Amino acid sequence: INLETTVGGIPLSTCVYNASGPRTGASAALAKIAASSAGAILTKSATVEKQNGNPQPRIWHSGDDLASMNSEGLPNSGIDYYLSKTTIDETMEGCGGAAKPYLVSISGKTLADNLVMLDRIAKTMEEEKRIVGVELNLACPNVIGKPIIAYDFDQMRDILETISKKNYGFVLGLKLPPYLDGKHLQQAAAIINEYSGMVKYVVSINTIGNALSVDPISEAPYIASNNGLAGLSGPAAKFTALANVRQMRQQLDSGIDVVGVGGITTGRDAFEFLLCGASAVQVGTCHWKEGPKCFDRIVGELRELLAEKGYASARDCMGKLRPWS
Ligand code: RRO
Repeated sequence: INLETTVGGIPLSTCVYNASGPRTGASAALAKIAASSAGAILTKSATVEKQNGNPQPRIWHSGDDLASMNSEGLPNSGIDYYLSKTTIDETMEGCGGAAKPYLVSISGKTLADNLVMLDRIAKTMEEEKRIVGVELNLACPNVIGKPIIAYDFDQMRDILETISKKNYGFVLGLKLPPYLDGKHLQQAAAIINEYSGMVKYVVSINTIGNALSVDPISEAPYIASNNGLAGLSGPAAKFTALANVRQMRQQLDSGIDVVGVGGITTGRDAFEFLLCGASAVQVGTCHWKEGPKCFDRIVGELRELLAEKGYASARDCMGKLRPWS
């Protein structure tokens, strides 16, 4: 069973790779993704400078494995670390030195910061061919005092307009938040379609922001940062993610790919996203909890399920969700 795909024109050997965030902050962790069946390697969202993130504890997993929460606050090693030859060399040691598609995620605190990072990426990519694309995160829910950019449509259009004037040549993807109202999703898709010459793919969804978990023993939030408010992920997020992927696929121009992420734990979950129109899927919370062996397992389960259902390739089922009957 062929699991190859393309995302924004980038060829991937399998349609499963990691989400930005868990186990993506340092080259040792990225090398383990490279060593697995993951079709690409995506870094932790970077800021211009290295930063430590929010106070601990800032993550929580529910006892039933259905939900996780984080208020990490963008801990990362700074953009130059993720662009450095040493970091990329160390990452590719995981796949025996062979290059696997390496994607850089950025999440600037301001438009100016994003432009600084995009300029550095463009310059680095002139020499460093292993970096194949950029995921611009417009959806971090945990920057204290800042709204989610992609919920502010004026700000979102402003960012895309400003970036479009720079005429970068690289493959650009947008990490989007979950839209909980179809009308909002429609508005976001319409703005992205205005930039279909520049935006080659979207990634839906980031965590569901503004969630709260409460400890009945201490009678306090489980998470210390941001008054306990955090982004919700894991299997509980899957249904919102599927709806976002499905509607993005229906509303975005056909030249813009959709990458699905949210609660994927099994090959069956991945299959559901492919049916809804995802060209590839990312695994976040499950990678966090299970470690990088999740990629081999999910890829194996997806292969088995596709074979059982008579599909010769992942491509054959993409977007083939049937109407209720
Ligand atoms: O670092 C984080 O707190 C974080 C980010 Br940047 C994000 O995009 N999504 C998330 O759930 N956490």
